[in-house]
Amino acid sequence: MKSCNLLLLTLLTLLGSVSMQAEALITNVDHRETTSLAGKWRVIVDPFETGFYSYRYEEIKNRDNGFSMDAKAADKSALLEYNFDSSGTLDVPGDWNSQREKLFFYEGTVWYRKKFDYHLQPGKRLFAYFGAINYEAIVYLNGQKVGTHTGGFTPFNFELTNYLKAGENSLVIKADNKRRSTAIPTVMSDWWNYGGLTRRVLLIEESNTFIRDYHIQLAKDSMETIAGWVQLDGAEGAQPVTVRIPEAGITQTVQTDERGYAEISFDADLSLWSPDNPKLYRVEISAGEELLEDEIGFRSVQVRGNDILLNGKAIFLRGICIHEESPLRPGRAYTPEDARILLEWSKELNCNFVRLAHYPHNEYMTRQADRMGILVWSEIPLYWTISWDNPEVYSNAVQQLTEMITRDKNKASVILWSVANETPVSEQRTKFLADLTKVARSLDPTRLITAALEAEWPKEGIAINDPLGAYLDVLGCNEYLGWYGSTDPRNFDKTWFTKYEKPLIISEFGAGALQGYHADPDTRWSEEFQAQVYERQIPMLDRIPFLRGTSPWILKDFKSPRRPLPYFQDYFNRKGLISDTGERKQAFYILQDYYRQIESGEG
Ligand code: GCB
Repeated sequence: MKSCNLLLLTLLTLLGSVSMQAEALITNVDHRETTSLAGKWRVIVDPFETGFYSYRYEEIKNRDNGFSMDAKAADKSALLEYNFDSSGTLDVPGDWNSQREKLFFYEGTVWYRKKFDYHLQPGKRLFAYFGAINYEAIVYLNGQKVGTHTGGFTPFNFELTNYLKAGENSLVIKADNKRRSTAIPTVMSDWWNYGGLTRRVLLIEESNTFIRDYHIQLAKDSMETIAGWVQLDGAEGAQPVTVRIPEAGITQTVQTDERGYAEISFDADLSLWSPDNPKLYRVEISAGEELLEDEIGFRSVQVRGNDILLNGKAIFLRGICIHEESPLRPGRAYTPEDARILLEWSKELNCNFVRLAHYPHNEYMTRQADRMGILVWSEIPLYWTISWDNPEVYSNAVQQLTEMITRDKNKASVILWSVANETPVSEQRTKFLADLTKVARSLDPTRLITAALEAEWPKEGIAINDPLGAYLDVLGCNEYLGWYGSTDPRNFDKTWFTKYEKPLIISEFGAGALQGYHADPDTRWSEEFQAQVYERQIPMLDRIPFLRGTSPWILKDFKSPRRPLPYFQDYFNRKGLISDTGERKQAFYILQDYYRQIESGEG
C-alpha cells in the first residue's frame, strides 16, 4: 500500500511538473498577430533567490514576499523588501551581461517584470511567446505561475488566457542562468553564459481554434511531391484545412481528424530552392476564419555514398562556424540586422553554408539564410561533458531537439540537424545520442543527421571511427592541427580514413590571432600564425577523398570565460577570421580564396 501511494505520488509529481512545462510550440510567429513586449523591463538581481525561497529554503507560494507577486507595501508599517517600480531596468530582448558592467560575469537569478494592458475579446486566446531565455525560466502572470521552461536557446510559449485581467497585467519572469552539471550544456563550455531574456518576447492573439503548426516540405528523396501535415489547436471535431501555393497553382483541401490533425500530400511543379536560386513561395494555410502565410523554399537533400546531394546534384559545403554574437555591439545577437550582417560576411567568404554553433540560433538567422540561399547546420548544445546516464537530462535533450526542429522544419536552408559536439566516446553516450538521432528522424524524416566528432590518431594516420558514426548520415569532425598539441607541420601530411562510407564535414579547424598583431608565422597570436595554419590545412583537406564540406572555427572572435590571457585574449576566443570589431584578419582572405577556387571548379 505504501509503495502504491509512493508510486501515485511520484506520478502526480511528475505530471505536475510536466504540466508546468512549456506547451506545444506555436510556429511561424513572424506572420501572426502579435504584440511585442520589447523595451525596458524592471529587473531585480537576486543572487540568493530571496524572491523564490524562504529562509528555510522552501519555495514561497502566493505570498507577497515572493517576487512573482509584484506586490506593493500596503501601508507605511508594512515590510516588503523588494519593489519592481523603483528597481532598475534592462532592455528586452538582450542579455544582462553586456548591458550592465556589474552583471558581466553574473550567473544566477534575475527577475524581470513587464506591465501591459490587454482587453481580450470573447472567443480569443492569448499566448506569451519567448524566443529564448537562458537557462531556466519561470513565468508568472498576475502572481500566478503559468509555467517553467528549461533550456537556453529554444523558443516556448504559454497560454495566458485564464490568467489574464482586462486592463493592466503584470508579467514576471524568473530567469536563472546558473550552470549545472545536469544541464545542457553543462558547467563547461567555451562561450559566454549570457543570461536573461535574450530573444524577443511576444503576445500572440489567436481564435479558439487556430493553426498551431505545420510541416510543408518536399517528401524525403522527392523533388516534386510536397508532403506533411497541419495541426490545429483547440479544434472541436473534424474540419477542413486548405493549403495554397498560388504561384505553383496549388490548392489542396483536406479534412482534419478529431484532434485537428491532417496530413497533406500533392505533386507540384516547382522551381527548387538552392544557394544559386533561393526561391521562396508564398504558402497560405487556412482553417475557418484564419489565414496564415509563410514563405517556404522547396529542395531535396540526400546522401549517396560519400556525396551530399542537393536537388540530386553533388555539392561541396563551403562553410564557416558562427556563434550567436552580434556583429554590431557586444553581447548576444537578436535582431534581423545582426543576422543579415553575419550571413553577408559569410557570403563575402564565398560560403554557401554556415554551421550555427553550438545551439539553435534565433529565428532571424534561419529566415535570412532562407532568403540569401545559405545552407545551415543547426545544433543542440550537447557539448563536451553531459550526464549521459541521467534520464532527466535525456528528456531535456529530447525537448530541446524537438523545439529546434519544430521551429525550423519548414526552412529550406536547414539541411543538417546536429545532435552533439565533441562528446567523449562511451557506451552510455553513444546510446543516448543514437536514441536522439532516432527521435530527430521521427520528427523530421527529410533532413540529414550529423554530429561533430573527434578523430583518433592511430599510426596509419587520422581516423574517424566513432561508433556514433553508424547512426549519422554525415560525419562531422573537429580538428585543431597546428594549434592544439604539436605544431609539427608533418601532421598535415597524415592520411585520413574512416570505416564508414559517408560524407565528411570538417566541422572545425582554426587558430587564434589578435587582429593587427603581426610577427613571423611561428609566433602565436600573430595573424601570420593563423594564416599559416589555414595554408597548411588546405592541401590536406584536398587529399581527403570523402570530404564534402568544411566549416572552420570561426567567423568572428567571441567572448569566452575560458580565455583570460591578457592582451591577446582578454576573455575573447581569438580564432575568428574577423575581429570582434569587424576587422578582417589575413586568414579571412586565404579561406575566401580557397572557397572561390572550389566554387569555380564546380562551375
Ligand atoms: C572546439 C569547440 C569550440 C571551441 C574551440 C576552441 O573544439 O567545439 O566550442 O571554442 O574548440 O577554440 O578551442
